[in-house]
Amino acid sequence: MASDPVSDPAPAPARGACAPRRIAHLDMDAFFASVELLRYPELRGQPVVVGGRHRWQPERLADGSWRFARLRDYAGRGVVTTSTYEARALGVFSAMGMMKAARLAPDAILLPARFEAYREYSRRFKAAVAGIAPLIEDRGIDEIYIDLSGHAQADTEALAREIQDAVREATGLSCSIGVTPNKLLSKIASELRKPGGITVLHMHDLPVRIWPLPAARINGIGPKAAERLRGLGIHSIGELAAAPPELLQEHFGRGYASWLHAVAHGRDDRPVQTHSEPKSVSRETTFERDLHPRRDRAELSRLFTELCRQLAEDLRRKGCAARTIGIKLRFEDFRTVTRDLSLPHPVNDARTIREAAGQCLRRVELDRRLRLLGVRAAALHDAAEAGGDPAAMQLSLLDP
Ligand code: DCP
Ligand code: MG
Repeated sequence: MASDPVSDPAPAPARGACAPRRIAHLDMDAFFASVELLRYPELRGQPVVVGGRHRWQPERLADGSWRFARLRDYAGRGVVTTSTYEARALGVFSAMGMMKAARLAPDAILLPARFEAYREYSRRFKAAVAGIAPLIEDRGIDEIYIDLSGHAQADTEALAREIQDAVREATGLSCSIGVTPNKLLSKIASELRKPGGITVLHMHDLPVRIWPLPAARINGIGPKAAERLRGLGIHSIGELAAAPPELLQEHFGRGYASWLHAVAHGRDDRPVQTHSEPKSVSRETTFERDLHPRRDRAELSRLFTELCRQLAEDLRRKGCAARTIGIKLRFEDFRTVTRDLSLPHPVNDARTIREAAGQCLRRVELDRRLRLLGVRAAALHDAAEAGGDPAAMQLSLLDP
């Protein structure tokens, strides 16, 4: 189970410091289900659920038509991978137990997942976007960030429309796009007018468009954090923005509290990480078998610590230290999530890296088996700058 070091080339030159950025987040609409509808167009307009095993594969009849399984035929412990908007209208969503879904929508069509096809469509839509705007950060199978800041087309709405058209042309699929000054807000904005929507927001739209939304809409506020916030009477992003910083610190620790405060005010200066920027080093490993977050906890923890140790070694060998530590997880369904944490000082020792990575891990909902785990160091500095006050840093890392 060897892990591979991955190095990115040097960063691209920085742009002007004060111009607001134009960052897009693009997310495919009902992705897996929509790919299935390309294959079975006769199912358009019907509730369709993707999930379950191969045995639910449609059967080809003598007259060339298909016989589809219905959700009511299902028996087992599987969960819904995704569903069409018609199925969502009946209350059926991703991650819901299939038996429960069957009670809500017994007549919905059931199709097993075909990951190979989804990966192919994923490659196609990303290539189509790259033809128009090449500064792309790949966020997994159905979403990307695009840095449109330097794009010649000044009309953001028209540019987003052009991207949507190119995606549709290349794949037959629709997507939704949010464009705002940063990744955090764009990720929220792309969801506001699904399916097929374009939402362009500026910083001054924050109070009206973002603050009324539930805090859990922020990528990085998981169900557990959202529940703890609700316990403090904080439901919306606006309430989070207005919360006293001391209250947040008391309940979430210094690091996460200051992050909560910043994001509630729409602040996020993370760059769109195309392959050429910024410089980073990472280690990742794909497991021989998918590991369960609880049952294989000891094994996962050992591998995680080992990756951090190797990453620390890579950094020291390069004479570097990192101010950002991130993790990457890929679940059994190939959904990939990443989280990262910016530190007050550059670090390159295994223990601090492990603690920072552990803190990132706590921001991910571990609801299914894992096939890959990775740790990444970015915002690299000269090793001479590493350190700061290690004692203070460890405290701030450990306390949430
Ligand atoms: N997926 C999954 N398990 C989940 C959530 C999603 O396997 N719990 C898969 C199926 C989705 C794909 O990832 O099609 C993309 O996830 P999204 O959250 O973007 O969901 P959809 O694209 O299906 O719907 P939406 O239109 O809301 O984006
Ligand atoms: Mg999607």
